[in-house]
Amino acid sequence: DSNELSPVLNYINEQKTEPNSEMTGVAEGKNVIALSLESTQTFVVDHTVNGEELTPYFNDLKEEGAYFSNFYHQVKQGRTSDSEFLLDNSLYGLNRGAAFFTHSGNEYQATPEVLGEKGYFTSTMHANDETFWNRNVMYDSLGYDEYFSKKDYDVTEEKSYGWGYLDEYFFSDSLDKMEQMEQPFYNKMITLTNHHPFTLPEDKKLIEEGNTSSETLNRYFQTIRYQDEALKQFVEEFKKSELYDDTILVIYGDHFGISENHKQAMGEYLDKDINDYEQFQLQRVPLLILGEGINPQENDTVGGQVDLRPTLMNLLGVDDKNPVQFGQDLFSEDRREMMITRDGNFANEKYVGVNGNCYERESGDPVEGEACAPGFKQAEEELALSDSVVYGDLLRYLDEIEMIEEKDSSSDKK
Ligand code: GP9
Repeated sequence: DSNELSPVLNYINEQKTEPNSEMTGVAEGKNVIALSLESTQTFVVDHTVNGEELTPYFNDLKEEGAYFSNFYHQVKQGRTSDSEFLLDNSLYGLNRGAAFFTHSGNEYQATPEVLGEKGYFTSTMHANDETFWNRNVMYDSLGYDEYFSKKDYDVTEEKSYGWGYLDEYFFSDSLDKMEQMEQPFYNKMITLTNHHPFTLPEDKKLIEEGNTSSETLNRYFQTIRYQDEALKQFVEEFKKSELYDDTILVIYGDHFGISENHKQAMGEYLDKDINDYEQFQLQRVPLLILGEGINPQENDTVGGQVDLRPTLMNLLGVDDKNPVQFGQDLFSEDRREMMITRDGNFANEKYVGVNGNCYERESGDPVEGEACAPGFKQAEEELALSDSVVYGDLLRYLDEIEMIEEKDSSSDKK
């Protein structure tokens, strides 16, 4: 019954911090585009290969908004779907398998549902088969009004490669769709081209391959560069459209593209030894929030995808009644600086704890003793609580709790 939620709610209440009140409602009533960039890691930002920038457009664009440089993905086996789960629920994905498959029958009170109640039209755009990651089923549970999948795009052989519809066409078709859309809308867009094995048609390669010992990494540089060009075309068109003034754009990387298996090549590229600490830091993904009222800044708070929902809801000024969220507003001055990975590792303001070892977060110097013990303990506790919600389908009790609270507050008034 609803008592099962008590440990979760107690924990969350203990952690609670106030969102940044200056940012509350700066984007009230605006459209939201949450743009998920496939396999995009922070290490590509402001980096070059053979003297060529990997993300020239994003490097400039990030100066126009709030750019988060210590933002991490928190996904596990559910990859992109886990990042969507984190974004829309502010809950962790599972340690095994993908919640999108195993727990699509749960009750949720996800972002689309909450925004839907505020009059938003909610959708996802992704030019893959609608059943991939069980999205067609899960999106209904999350409360999306519509899913624009492969069948809704003009997917022809000439415009496809590798995993499917090339990003440049996905972006231009998607912008057309958004221009027709009922407003305000919340629309998640998910790119596809920068996906393992990172291949491209010859005429789409804008830079030379890399020259590390990993062919995968060498090609990744090219697909990242391609994605950046597609992003440029999209954002430039978007800026010219009528949508621009009424929309905030949240761009983030969904997860790593280069796995641990390519450590050596990563080390050659970055010119350092990739130990556990460096491998952990490579799990940072870019996050950029752009829109009127959001001052350009580089924000180095330690955060992760679990923080996206509360951050967004604060910008929109939406009173999100769902108390079961593990994230916190990324703009908040007194937020807890803590990011927990699905493996039970963590980063906080001072330390990074990985595989039982402890490092200074900024220098990577090993730390002896128990400095990381509280962090590991908290990571374990928080993941277990999140799991209890998902495995126990505990959000189905939220309505009950809201009713109890309403009764309490009305009897207070008497
Ligand atoms: C597939 C796309 C990629 O539709 O979202 O999924 P991934 O393999 O990155 O999880």
